Amino acid sequence: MTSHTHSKKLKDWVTKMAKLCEPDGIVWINGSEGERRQLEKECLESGELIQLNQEKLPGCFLHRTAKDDVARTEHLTYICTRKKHDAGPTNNWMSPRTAYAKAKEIFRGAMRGRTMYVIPFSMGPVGSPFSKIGVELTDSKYVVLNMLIMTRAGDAVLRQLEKEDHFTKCLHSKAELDINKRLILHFPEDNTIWSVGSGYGGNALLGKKCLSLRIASYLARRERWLAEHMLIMGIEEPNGHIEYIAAAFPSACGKTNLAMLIPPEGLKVKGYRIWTVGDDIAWMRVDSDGTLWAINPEAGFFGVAPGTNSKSNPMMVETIKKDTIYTNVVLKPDGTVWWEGADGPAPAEGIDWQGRPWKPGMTDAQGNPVLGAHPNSRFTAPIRNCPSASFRVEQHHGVPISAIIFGGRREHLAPLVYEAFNWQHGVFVAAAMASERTAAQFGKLGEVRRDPMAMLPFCGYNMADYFRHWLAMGKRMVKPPKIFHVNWFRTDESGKFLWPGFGENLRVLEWILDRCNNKVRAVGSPIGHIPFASDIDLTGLELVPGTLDKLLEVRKADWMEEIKGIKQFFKIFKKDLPEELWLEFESLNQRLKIYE
Ligand code: OXD
Ligand code: MN
Repeated sequence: MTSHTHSKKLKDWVTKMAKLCEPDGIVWINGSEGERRQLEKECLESGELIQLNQEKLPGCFLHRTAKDDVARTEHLTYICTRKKHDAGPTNNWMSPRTAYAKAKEIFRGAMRGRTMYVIPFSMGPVGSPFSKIGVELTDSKYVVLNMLIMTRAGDAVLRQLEKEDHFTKCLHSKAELDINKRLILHFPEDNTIWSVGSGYGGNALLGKKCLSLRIASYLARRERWLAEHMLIMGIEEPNGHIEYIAAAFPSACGKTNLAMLIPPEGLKVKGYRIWTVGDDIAWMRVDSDGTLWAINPEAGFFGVAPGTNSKSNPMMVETIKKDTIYTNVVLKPDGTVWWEGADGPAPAEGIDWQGRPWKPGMTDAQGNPVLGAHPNSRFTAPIRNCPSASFRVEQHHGVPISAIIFGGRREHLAPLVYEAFNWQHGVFVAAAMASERTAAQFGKLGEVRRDPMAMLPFCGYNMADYFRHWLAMGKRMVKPPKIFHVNWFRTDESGKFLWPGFGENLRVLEWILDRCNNKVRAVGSPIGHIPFASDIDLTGLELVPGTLDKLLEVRKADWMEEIKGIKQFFKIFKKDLPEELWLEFESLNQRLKIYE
């Protein structure tokens, strides 16, 4: 092992963890093509991967997880700080001592009969001042192959690590893939993550949610930057200038689709073009020019398959035609894949996500439809395959952010778009954000849950302090981005979506950029600035007359109800909630009272 690195810190840690987990051997991942092919070969032999039709889907594989290992398990996810208060009321907490002891019981000997892989990885371009290095130890080849797509991993990172001698220690074992012996533990004070008993991406690809959001958010507060659950996209304007925006939505609310949207015909002729920087995570810093700059720390997409098709996301359909790992989708007889909401009809027969023969229209004993793909089935694909990938993805400096957009899935409440009055009000809007639950979270679908900044499951410390940090960040900027809230999901009386969404969302982004550039005025409302309907370019879009007015309506009764929910949520932070947020709450309350 001595030949792999001269970082004593890394060597000592690997040795210690190997002693605990007792793997049969240790393999250091160098990031080469040959190494990847070898791992793929081994996975095909063990059945961890199924090779797909290499003519139609070159370099693509299918993986099936255990039946109860299909989504992030938030109830088994903990922030382990010495003081409980530092994890805050929205996180599960365990003391580091208890957490290490409990997890050790599961990790002990867990890698027997398996190889332990050492994956040095960089979140962000290797060597960028934004980037952070981690090392993941895992006994899952599937995890290694996914990490090779989702992060920059291998020798170049190891050399960088040796320069910095600083990294996040990430230990992962599938162990028995037993939900009763599953723990996803974060030790921000030790810069350490321990995850055991799950092979699901969000639980096991430790560079993603665990490092880039939970640990990074903790580091970001200390180092005065932001680690956020946000897409980053560039909007090339008709004059060729590119403006960048960052947007936060709860899991499975369409961040990926938005990040690579195709302009609708009516706007395409104007000359708009979209550049994708990232679809899930943004790391943002205030630069010496006093504005906010962002990078996407990831190198791939871990996207939700169901609903992905040529209409919802043509760029992604292109992206996942090669070098992609599919998880829990339907296997078709011709060795290609399918999921609910994919292009084309369902295959007459196939193998479902659990490996069982499947036909469309099948029902279970209760008469419920049997889905072919799991609702949270996924694909892992490199950003470089995306036709709209921004040329700035690899730039160490990132991109300047003009607007920050928050959004949720609200059937009735929130209008299509509104603009916060200023940064402080924007932080309030984001802190009060809520959404209806989707399949990416374990739990009841459809239930409304508060999800501040879409970070509820991902904030690695007390959220009251997180809000305070956001308020402070605004003060550090000469020109902070404007803050907006969008809702693509408003429905009419019969439950039908009022807004077509997808590419048409660019019409809303156009208004947002017009506001950033002071090109249009807006209407005041108690909740923020609302567009004049005439300022949203609807060229080429057929909407039933009156629809836009319905989409932009602010209904007093609904908001009076909403503020009760906000108050209840804010109260859980007790005295810790920043005073500014209560002030904003009270102002909203007053504005609503006098609103007709
Ligand atoms: C994701 C999630 O996978 O938010 O991005 O669950
Ligand atoms: Mn996400």
